[in-house]
Parts: sequence; structure tokens; C-alpha cells
Amino acid sequence: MASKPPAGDPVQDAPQVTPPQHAAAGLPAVGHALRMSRRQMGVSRTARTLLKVNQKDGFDCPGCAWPEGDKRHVAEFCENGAKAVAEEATLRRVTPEFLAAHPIADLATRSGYWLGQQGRITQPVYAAEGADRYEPVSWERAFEIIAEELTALASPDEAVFYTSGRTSNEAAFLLQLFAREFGTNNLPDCSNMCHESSGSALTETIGIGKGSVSLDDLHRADLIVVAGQNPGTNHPRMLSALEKAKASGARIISVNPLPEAGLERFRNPQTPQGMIRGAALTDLFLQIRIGGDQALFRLLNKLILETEGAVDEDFVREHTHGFEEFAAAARAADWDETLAATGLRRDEIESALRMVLGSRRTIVCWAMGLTQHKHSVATIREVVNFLLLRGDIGRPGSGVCPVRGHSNVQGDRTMGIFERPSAGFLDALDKEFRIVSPRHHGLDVVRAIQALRDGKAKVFFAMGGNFVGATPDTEVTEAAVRRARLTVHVSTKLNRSHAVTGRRALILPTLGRTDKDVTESGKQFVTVEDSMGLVHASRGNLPPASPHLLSEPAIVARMARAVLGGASATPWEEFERDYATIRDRIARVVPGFEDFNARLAANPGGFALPHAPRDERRFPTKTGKANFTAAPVEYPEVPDGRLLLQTLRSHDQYNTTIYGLDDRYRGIRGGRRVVLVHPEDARELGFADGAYTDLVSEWKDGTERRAPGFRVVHYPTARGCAAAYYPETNVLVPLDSTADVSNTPASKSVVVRLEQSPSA
Ligand SMILES: Nc1nc2c(c(=O)[nH]1)N[C@H]1C(S)=C(S)[C@@H](COP(=O)(O)OP(=O)(O)OC[C@H]3O[C@@H](n4cnc5c(=O)[nH]c(N)nc54)[C@H](O)[C@@H]3O)O[C@H]1N2
Ligand SMILES: Nc1nc2c(c(=O)[nH]1)N[C@H]1C(S)=C(S)[C@@H](COP(=O)(O)OP(=O)(O)OC[C@H]3O[C@@H](n4cnc5c(=O)[nH]c(N)nc54)[C@H](O)[C@@H]3O)O[C@H]1N2
Ligand SMILES: [Mo]
Repeated sequence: MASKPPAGDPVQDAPQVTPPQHAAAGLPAVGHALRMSRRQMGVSRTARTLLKVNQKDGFDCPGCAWPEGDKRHVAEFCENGAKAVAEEATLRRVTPEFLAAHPIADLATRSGYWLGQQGRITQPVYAAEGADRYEPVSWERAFEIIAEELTALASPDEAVFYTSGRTSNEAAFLLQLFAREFGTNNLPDCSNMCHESSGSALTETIGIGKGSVSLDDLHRADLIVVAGQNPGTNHPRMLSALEKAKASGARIISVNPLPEAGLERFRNPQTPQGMIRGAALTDLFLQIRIGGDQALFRLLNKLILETEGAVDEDFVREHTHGFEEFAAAARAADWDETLAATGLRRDEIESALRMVLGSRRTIVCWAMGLTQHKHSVATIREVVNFLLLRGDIGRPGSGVCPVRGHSNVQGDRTMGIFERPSAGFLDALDKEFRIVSPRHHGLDVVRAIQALRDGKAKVFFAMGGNFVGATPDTEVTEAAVRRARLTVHVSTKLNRSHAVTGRRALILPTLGRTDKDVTESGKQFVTVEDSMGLVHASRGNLPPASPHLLSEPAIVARMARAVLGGASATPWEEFERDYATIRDRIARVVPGFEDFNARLAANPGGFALPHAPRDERRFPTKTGKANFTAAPVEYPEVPDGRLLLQTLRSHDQYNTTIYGLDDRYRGIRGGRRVVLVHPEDARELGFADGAYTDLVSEWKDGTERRAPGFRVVHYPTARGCAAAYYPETNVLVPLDSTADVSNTPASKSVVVRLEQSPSA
């Protein structure tokens, strides 16, 4: 299997390489953001829009899920937030004329970057069976087509409803309600590829699948461990929190195979001294081998157990379960094995231990570097063991901090976007709407692809996102989606998924976060939940990209009426007219949202959802306690002559949305087909810096997958490891290579060999 760079694309991929930087943000970042914004939006729209980002009367930044502090700056956004806003608020437009001139086969030759640059989609469009291009269609007809296909299914479980994490609470609540009234729990979401491993591990060990810290906790911590995360690019506003924590004496350990500029030094663009000098952030950099984290935390746990007085015995006795079994496993941890698994030196781990023992309040933050491996759930359980040992959950200044991706991915899950909902949630939903939700589990992302591939799923509906662009095993996935009878994408911008269609295909254009949303009953707002469980309103203020757009809640409501017709007693029309009526129902179904509308009105900055472990050291697990666990230690085995590849984000992208071709902090410009390899490994494998290679992944069933034409960059990553950008490398990730328990694609551990490109 091989994937070629897109052929019809005028954008040249010609990477230029300079040494990586050692600090993030500062003046260049601000300038870069404003240039990109002006190019997309012009000067006055840029000013009008950016001043509303993350303000109490403005909209929630469509970038990451990092929370806003209570004292907001006039400019409460970061470089990459500004890029996310510009991408959505752009003045460029994809019109029916554009789609008439570009058949679907032509769109399929274009890169994601080119597709995104064409602008906002302005009208609903349809590709009929056998048609070679999209044509305008009325909204009414579009919903009829969906109804035709959904009602023709042999079972509701032949339909799949995917959600990406930008969808508001209101739209997400309606979508899951519709799916369940229709009769399926097939509600996969981007979370299945993202923090599912965190959710699985945390639910089992502390009883709730969300982080336990607030911004204030971060500011008060003694020690912050940042493992498997690149906040300088993906959560830039987190750097301000780390800077503040450091100023009050916190220390920071970074655990990462790459030295990431943002974690080294931060030049805060919101303070004059920050712009000039900046603050050093990392005190200890543990340059770990990919996948070595479970071994590292296991050994630290053993060392804590062996240190007199280091364990918080009162906490362990009163609040935890399973200590003995865990302690026996931890005591068996082996130095040599750990050094081999992590690639670290003994003195580095000893320094880390000293910092841990010297801290009374420790927080561990993590993202995709911990969640996208085969043994990710076991790794995060070990992180929980580490915090439980010292009583670091449910105490100010300490706790677990999985840093979420999409701006409302956490809220969507809270609203019931989940293929394995709890019985309690479904009972409440059924009671409120007098329906009978299916109780059997639905399909997650990987299982949905398998079902499409095997002809068991026939209608694919996506509320946002870029399903074929973001999922693994691109060729398998694209072939699977092409088998569908109908594909429907609710989207703001064009992407790869619009070029990979079922027998019939619809694109339904929708309002984004920045767009004003006015219905018969007046101006509407929506709500979101950030990474720390704070719920707040989001109000767009720009005239919509086109008069033909519908909001996401309106699209779900109209689809529901078309599909369910008189069989549904749910007041879909009322929901479409007035989102407050949706919130009234959320208040009665979802715990923590009691008096939702009133609390929003009383708290313009938002309110915090309850979190039993954080608030009262209560752990709603099966044992009623916080659970220690004792999984065997795992780490990836890499055959000789092979590298372990992680697929990650550049500085100029938001997942599959490519803003530009630079990865400034890593010193890469003008191209994305690069592979970062340690100079010694590259030399051993016979690749000079600047040589071109194909990446060939090897999977245990003997299959190989190829991504051709990557420029080798000699780069200071951990030995034996390599890094290249997603989504170009998704073609290398086997569909069956997933995390145990969470089933998340293992896109951070792909065994590859380098093969000289025939063309080079
Ligand atoms: N600007 C921007 N912001 C974003 C996004 C974006 O694409 N662009 N995406 C959003 C989304 S959906 C998400 S989920 C987050 C993603 O945020 P991140 O998780 O920061 O994103 P990645 O680029 O995948 O980076 C993974 C990091 O983990 C490290 N890593 C890889 N493997 C390992 C390992 O085995 N162990 C350790 N300790 N570290 C490892 C990598 O070197 C890298 O620093 O960001 C969100 N915010
Ligand atoms: N190899 C590899 N694969 C990965 C990852 C990785 O690290 N490596 N990361 C994974 C992760 S963490 C995630 S979260 C997924 C992301 O998977 P997705 O969420 O599916 O992908 P995105 O690229 O964020 O989706 C972008 C599209 O969303 C649409 N969109 C943007 N705003 C809106 C809106 O307001 N409403 C609607 N309806 N549509 C909108 C636009 O059409 C845009 O093209 O990818 C995963 N895939
Ligand atoms: Mo994500």
C-alpha cells in the first residue's frame, strides 16, 4: 500500500531546515498571527474578531480547550488561537460555481492545505449517485435524502454519527438524543482517537474520566510534570500558567522524546519583561524514548515506596484500594529494564525523584504523547498510582491534568456523545423524553471503520471534523467510507472527507463559533466546557459566512423531524428556535447542570462542574475508593535497523487543518514531508541530513504500508525514535494497531524502516 503526495496541488512541499529554537511565543508569534489573520480577514475584521476571543461577552476560541483565567487580558488569545479564528472567519468562499468547476475527482488530488485555503462553504450541496461533482441542493431536499437512506436501513445500527470536538453542548445533546431516538449508540467521536485512554484509565481509578485540577491548582503546585505534550504549539496559553506557577516557586519536569521550544523558555507576549527575556520553564528535561513512560513512573513509584516517610499513609489507608498488589508489582521494578525502556540515565531519574520527594503538591499534565500507544491506559494508570502514593489527588495544588484537544471535546462527552453511555445517563434521558434508548454499546471510531469496510454500516454522518483525514490507515479507511450508501458532512470548510464520498454525498454548511446566530426568537448563544470542567457561553459576533447556513442545532433538529416525523414527541422546532429550551432539558438530564440557564445568567464567566475526587476526595469507582492498579510494565519493542515513529502536529496546523507549511520552533519551513531522526541513528542507517526516504511501516501481521518522499532531518530526538507530521503519515498506522481497553489508534508508536526514495 502506498500513498503519494497529491498530484493536482500547486502548493510545493520543499522543506527548508534551520536549527530548532529554544523559546516560544514573544513578538514573532504576535506578528505571525496578525499577518495570517489579515490575509484571511482584512484589517478591521481582524481587530473586531480577535478582541472578542475568550471574553465574557465573546466567543470561545475554536482552538484548544485550555481554560480562561478569571482576570482576562484584552487580548485573551494566542498565536495559534488567532490562526484558528482566521481560518474560520476568513473572507474566502467556496461557492456552487467553485464546486461546479472542481469535480470530486479533482478535489481528491488536492492537499488538505489547498482545500482549506478555498474558504467557507456557502450552500448545501449534493452529489447524486453516479454524479462526478457536487451541485446545490435545498435544505429541505437534503434532509429528505438523509431520511430516505436512514429509514431504508435494516437496523438503526447500520448508521454511524461521528462528532468532532468543536460541536457545542447544545448541538451535541441534540445529536445524541436524535441518535438514541432513532435507535443506535453509534456515536463515535474524535475523543476515541485522542483522550479516550485518559478517560478509560481515570474512570477506573478515580471514578471520573476528567482532570482534577483548576488553573488555580496549577498556579499553586510545587511540581508540575508535563509528559507527552507540546504546549508551545498546541496549548500556548498553558505557558502563561506554567510561567505563573514558576514565579511562585514551582518546578517543572518535562518528559518528552523531543526538546520542545515552548517548554524550554516562554516569552510572554502579554508582559513587557516577558517579551524581552522570557522565563525558563523546564528545570529537568527527561528525554524519554517513545513509549517509556509507564516504566519511568513504575520505577519512580518503587523509589517512593522505598523512601521512609514518602508515602501519604493516611490517604492511602482512608481513600484507596488495591495498595498491596500494586506495591508488590512496583517493588519488582528493575533499574536496568527501566533504563533500557526509557533511554534515560540513572542520575536523571534520581534527580526526578529528588524533585518529587521535595514537592508537597504535584500535578501531572499530559496529552497525546501518553494516550496514543498500545499500553496507554496502563501508562496513565501508573501516573495515577504515582499521584495516589503521595496523596496528590483532591488536595489544592495537586492532581491529574489530561490537557484536552478540541475546544469542546470534553463537553460533547458530558452531553452523551459516547458509544458506551452509562445506564444512569440513558435512564435520565429516557425519562425526560419518554423514549427507550438502546442499551447495547455502539461503535467507536475504529470499529465504525471496520463496520463500513465490512458492509455492516451504510450511512455515515459527521458533525464536523475530517473523518478520513484524521483516522488511521488512510487507504483502508477511504475504501471503507466509499462503500457507504450515503455520507453526510456538516462542515465549515472543505477537507479530504468531502472528496471521499459514499454512493450519495451531502455537504451541509454550518455556522462556526465566530458567526452570529439569530433565530425567530432572537440572538442565540451556545455553551462549551473547557479542559478543567468549567462551562461557559460562547457568542459569535460576525455576520454569517453566507445567508444559506444553518446552525448545528438547527441541522440536527430538522434532520430529526425529517427522519422521525410524527413518531417523535420531542419538541425539535422549539429547540431550533430557542436554545435555552435545550439547556432546560440538559439541566434535567445531565448531573451538574441543574438550573443551567439561571447559573449562566448569574455567572458570565461560567461555572464549574462538580468533580467528586477534587471537591470532596470521594471516588465514585466500583470499590468506592481510588484504585491502585498493578498492570505489567510494557514498552515498545523495535527490531534492529528500525525506528519508532510518532506522528505529531507542526506549529502551523490544527489537526488536519493546515494553516501554513512552517514548523517555526522546530526550524522547518516551506514543507511538511519531513522525518526527524537522531543524527547518530540516521548515520547508522545511511541517511545524510537532506536525503529523501520513504517511510515503510511494518505491522505484526506481516503487512507493510508506505509513505513516500520524506526529507530526512537530523534532529535531537531520543535515540531510536523518529517524528513526522500527521495526517500525511496516517497511511502508516494499521487500523488494528490500537491501545488496549480504549481502542485508540496507536499513532505515536509506529515501527518503520527508512528506504531510500527511488526518485531521489
Ligand atoms: N495549534 C494547535 N493546537 C491544537 C491542536 C493542533 O493541531 N494545533 N490540536 C488539538 C488537539 S485535538 C489535541 S489532542 C492537542 C494535542 O496536543 P499534543 O499532545 O501536544 O500534540 P502532538 O503534536 O500530538 O504532540 C505530542 C507530544 O508528545 C510527545 N511524545 C510523543 N510520544 C511520546 C512518548 O511516548 N512519551 C512522551 N513522554 N512524550 C511523547 C511529542 O514529542 C510531542 O511533544 O492539541 C490541541 N490543540
Ligand atoms: N496519526 C495521527 N492521527 C491523529 C492524531 C495524531 O496525533 N496522529 N490525533 C488525533 C486527534 S487527538 C484528534 S482530536 C483527531 C481530530 O479529528 P477531527 O476532529 O475529525 O479533525 P479536524 O482536523 O479537527 O477537523 C477539521 C474540520 O472540521 C470542520 N469544522 C471546523 N469547525 C467546525 C464547526 O464549528 N462546525 C462543524 N460542523 N465543522 C467544523 C472543518 O470542515 C474542518 O475541515 O485526529 C486524530 N488523528
Ligand atoms: Mo485531540
